[in-house]
Amino acid sequence: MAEYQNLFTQVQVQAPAYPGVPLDRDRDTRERVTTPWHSSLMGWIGNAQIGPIYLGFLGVGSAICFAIAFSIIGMNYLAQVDYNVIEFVRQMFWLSLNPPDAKYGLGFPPLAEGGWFLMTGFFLTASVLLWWFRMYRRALAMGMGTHVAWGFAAAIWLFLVLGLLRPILMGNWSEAVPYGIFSHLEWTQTFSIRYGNLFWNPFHMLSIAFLYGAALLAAMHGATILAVSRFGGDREIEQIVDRGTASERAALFWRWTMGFNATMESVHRWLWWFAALVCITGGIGILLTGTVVDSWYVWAVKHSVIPSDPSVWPVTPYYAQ
Ligand code: 07D
Repeated sequence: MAEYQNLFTQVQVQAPAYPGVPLDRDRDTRERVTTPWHSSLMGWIGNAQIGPIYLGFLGVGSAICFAIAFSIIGMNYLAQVDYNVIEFVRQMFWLSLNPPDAKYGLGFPPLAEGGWFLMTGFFLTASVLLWWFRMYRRALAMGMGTHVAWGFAAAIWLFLVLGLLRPILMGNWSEAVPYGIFSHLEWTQTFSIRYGNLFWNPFHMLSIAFLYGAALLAAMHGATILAVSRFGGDREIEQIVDRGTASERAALFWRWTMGFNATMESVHRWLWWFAALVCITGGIGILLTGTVVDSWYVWAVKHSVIPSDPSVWPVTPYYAQ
């Protein structure tokens, strides 16, 4: 007999398209566009209904700014390969739009020497900020809390630290992260080596702990809900006010296996804070690097995180030589 195994099966119910809750203001309704349609393929990974989408001043503004940033990056890549489309594709991972040379400080360099980079940064930042306001305002229009927007704000904090706030504190745009696939990885690696290994930065440690912790919590929560979906556990919100047996089982399972359980509500608070703290602590760690602390290795020795006594740790790491 076929068993109900939610890891493999997904029941797709296709109902008439739902345009979304009615909103008070006529304007909002006009800005919802496209006649919704259904896709079984999308139904496998999410909701089968596609659309309507909400456009509006902030959304369109954000999309335009992003398109400008994206185009400047793409055109610079193309120029770097003499407008040869084959080379553009072949070298894509190695192409990069780099920040200005250190000699320009916080000034505006010629376009080909970092000016395009600064313009990209301006439009990308405008795009991300406009998108934040869009999220915030759409949540209010829906009568929701603004939790998603504040979670996104945590990511934007790290983004701004890396590309705007730390370069300003260091007095040099050359500190910013380049726009390229391998080049931004190189930047990350060089940054770590230059400041005595980021592993010894306690905020990098915290950021990693929250990153791994968020992944673990999300996996535990996802698995738990799938495991009780045969009892209606996937209707999480209803389970908060009318628990039925799914929540009881999920809670009891964790009490049995580890002696403690989150609640249907608190597990989401745990997840929100773990995810947000990845970027909150990360941003603090990056902001301190090069501004307050020059070598995390030296810092860690000084604060007894790692031994300075060679008999305890005889090998001097290459970055401390
Ligand atoms: C970057 C910010 C938000 C992004 C936004 C999006 C667009 C797209 C696209 C135009 C992700 C804006 C962008 C809209 C534009 C176009 C086409 C979020 C971001 C708003 N580390 N490390 C972290 C680990 C090491 C280093 C965080 C692990 C080495 C540096 C995280 C290891 C070295 C930095 C983390 C490890 C090193 C980090 C990132 C292991 C050298 C950071 C969190 C096991 C490689 C960043 C404090 C995140 C940070 C960061 C994990 C090793 C360097 C926890 C697991 C020792 C320089 N590292 N790391 O969510 O915050 O980023 O550090 O080895 O800056 Mg690290």
